[in-house]
Amino acid sequence: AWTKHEFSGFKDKDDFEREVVRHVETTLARSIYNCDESAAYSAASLAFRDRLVKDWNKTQQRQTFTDSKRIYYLSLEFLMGRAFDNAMLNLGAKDTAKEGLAELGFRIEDIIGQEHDAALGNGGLGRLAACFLDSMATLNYPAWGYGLRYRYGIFKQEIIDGYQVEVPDYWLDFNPWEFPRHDVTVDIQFFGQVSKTQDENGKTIAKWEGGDIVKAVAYDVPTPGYDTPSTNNLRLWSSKAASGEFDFQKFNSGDYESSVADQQRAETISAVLYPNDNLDRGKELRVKQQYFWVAASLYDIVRRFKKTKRKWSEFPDQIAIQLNDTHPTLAIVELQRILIDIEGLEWDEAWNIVTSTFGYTNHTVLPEALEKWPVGLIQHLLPRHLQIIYDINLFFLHSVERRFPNDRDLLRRVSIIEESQPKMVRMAFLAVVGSHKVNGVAELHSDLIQTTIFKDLVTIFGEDKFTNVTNGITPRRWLHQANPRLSELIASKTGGYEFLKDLTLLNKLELFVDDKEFRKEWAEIKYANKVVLAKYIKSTLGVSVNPAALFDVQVKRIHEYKRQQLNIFGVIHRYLTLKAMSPEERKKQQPRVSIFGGKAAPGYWMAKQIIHLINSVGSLVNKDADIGDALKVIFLEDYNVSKAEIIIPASDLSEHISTAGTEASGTSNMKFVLNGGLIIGTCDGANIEITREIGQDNIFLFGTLSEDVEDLRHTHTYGEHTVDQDLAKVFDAIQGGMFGEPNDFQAMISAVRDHSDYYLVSDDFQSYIDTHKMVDEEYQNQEEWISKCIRSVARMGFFSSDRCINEYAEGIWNIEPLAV
Ligand code: DL6
Repeated sequence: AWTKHEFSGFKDKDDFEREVVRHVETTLARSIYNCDESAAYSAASLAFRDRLVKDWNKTQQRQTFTDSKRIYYLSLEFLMGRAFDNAMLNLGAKDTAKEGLAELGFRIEDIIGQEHDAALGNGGLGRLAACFLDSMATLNYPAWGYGLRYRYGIFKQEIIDGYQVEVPDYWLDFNPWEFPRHDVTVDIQFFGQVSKTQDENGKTIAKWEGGDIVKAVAYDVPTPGYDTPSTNNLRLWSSKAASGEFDFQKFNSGDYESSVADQQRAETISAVLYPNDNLDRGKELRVKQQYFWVAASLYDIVRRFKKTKRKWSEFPDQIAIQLNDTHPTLAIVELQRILIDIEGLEWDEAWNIVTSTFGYTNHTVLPEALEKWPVGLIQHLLPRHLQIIYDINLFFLHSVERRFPNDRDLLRRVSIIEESQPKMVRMAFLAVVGSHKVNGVAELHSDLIQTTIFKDLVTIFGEDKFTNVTNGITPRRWLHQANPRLSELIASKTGGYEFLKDLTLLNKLELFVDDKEFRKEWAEIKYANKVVLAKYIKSTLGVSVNPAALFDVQVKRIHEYKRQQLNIFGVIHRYLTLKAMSPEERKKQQPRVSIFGGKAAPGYWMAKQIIHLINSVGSLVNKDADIGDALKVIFLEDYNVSKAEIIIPASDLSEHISTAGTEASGTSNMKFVLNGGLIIGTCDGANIEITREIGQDNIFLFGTLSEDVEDLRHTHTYGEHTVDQDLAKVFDAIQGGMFGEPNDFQAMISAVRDHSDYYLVSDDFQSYIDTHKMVDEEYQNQEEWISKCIRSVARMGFFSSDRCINEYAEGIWNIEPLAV
């Protein structure tokens, strides 16, 4: 077998050092005696990049040579985090680098810490795409990712006086992991008009002319697999003015400002990532981003296909395209346009190719997140595409009418065009109609989409078109990289690091659940990880937390449906309870550190209020001498992938407490369990499958079931609606000014008490509090707690993104790994 190390790693540490020194002296033009940590990071990354490039070139050549079917993963977000550590681990050369850097006078952790996160994503959806790239390369699938190269990734969050403040994330100062391809460009057209003529055979020819042209420039990012030479490509598009230069005439005549205006307008397209998670704001620039990116990607894909000189009918045998949510749905229309307008295929032949090529993954049922674009906007921006959308809809509705005659309401319900004021294009329906498979991301979610938003479409297309692929995470980053000591301990008991490629091997740990020595080692690692997090909290917030306390973590985007408000209300309830106790009684309680982290979309006012309340509670509680170590409340600023790598391994308990039926899957739940933490959660998303795998005794479930949610909401609106008594006391404390100006939090209280409590905070409050009491009790028995953690990890094999990618490959993409 051909191991990674033999192929492209460094011969030894001297070899690595030589490469670092070479890059310091030549690429960076510095003396090795004037090399600080930042320069060392740059040079070491470049040394690794050189190795990756070799693998990458060979992988690409091989894929081209064998002419094998490829999957193109279209995602508007890739939340990659740091690349250096990942490259070292995947190339199997971290130890070599560590020794080499030490000889040069550096600690590897400090060098890793120099890298800026590549934060081109909002949350779960973007991080899933990053895990998928890792798995596709590791499993040797011929795959490319296509995305946008935002100049500004997700904003940096600062907390000032308890409020979130957004700061731009300019991350491209120095990025050794990308290769600009100034020779790979595509002209992308916007606006203009369509004319129709007839050819000599009477066939209608549509011509889209005029308008603006923006240039897409490719930037390639090699994405290495673990323990394999396979290195796939992530191609990110950057926008530029088509001329590439500013207007010299205007410049010379003194009109300095507008001379660069065109260029700036073009560059705006790929300038910023929209910072909304599970929320669609319908902005024109966002559609421009979407079309710019899918048009460039499809041009690239078609160009590559045409080089093979195959027949068009073979396109779906060679190419699968997966739509990560509805963001790339215009790709369906664009491919149809290319085939009929440019390549001259007949409509039906083209549509067959299109629908056999695309697969669509749905990631949400939340109405506020389902994309719809005004017909007028599409007409203005992409006039030809609107015509094609109308034609797709027409043919689709005709077929529905033939099968379900006289059901006008069905036609209205399933039409791709919503007959509202203004008329809207329903992107999710377009994605379903234009794809051969549609999947949800956890069992409950996949069931829900089939019984709610896509119910009629299931009737029309049949159940076979709809499927489930439960999400997964890459164990390389989320265990081996984030928690190296735990990974090493697991390797020592399961026969080496094979489990990183076959996560089901974790089941060998079951043998050690009752092994006292093993449990001790396990507990020591958890404690050490908690010490690291405690130090981080001290250094960033100045708050001392006791690593022996129970660390209770909720880190994810701030959203009402994820219910951080339930958590902080619970924390306030705990605080009030502790305050009412005698000091002796208080000492007997299980000490806790409640840790929060996550960003609110800048325009999401309620989410920002939640952040403010958490910080206000922390300010009071953390200084309360009566309380001391019994309770600390921490809000960690600017939660991102690198911080997750510190926080997740340090958690005892994590919270996944969305209103049942709202969280499509969740993936941090998987990361926390894999790192030996238990979870408290609702019967929602992947929590349900985690319970099935690890067993009910190893998870703290509470709250309303999804099938009861609608009835409860109905009762709130039309029947009785009382607030839980303990929760009412929490509200009294807030309104009494205990945590500062009560008006600041009035809306959060009103949402539960005076409005319909849409997220069922009050309904679930008591069972939430009771379940936390159980957690406290069970945590006291550390031996049993650790056993549960080990048992859970042993049963987490299912949640590898490798399993997930294999399911996509077999069930949706029909692709095979390429042997190396
Ligand atoms: O599938 C990845 C991830 C799920 O784990 C989360 O449960 C879900 O909320 C998230 N969905 C979105 C949808 N956003 N949009 N657009 O981010 O997907």
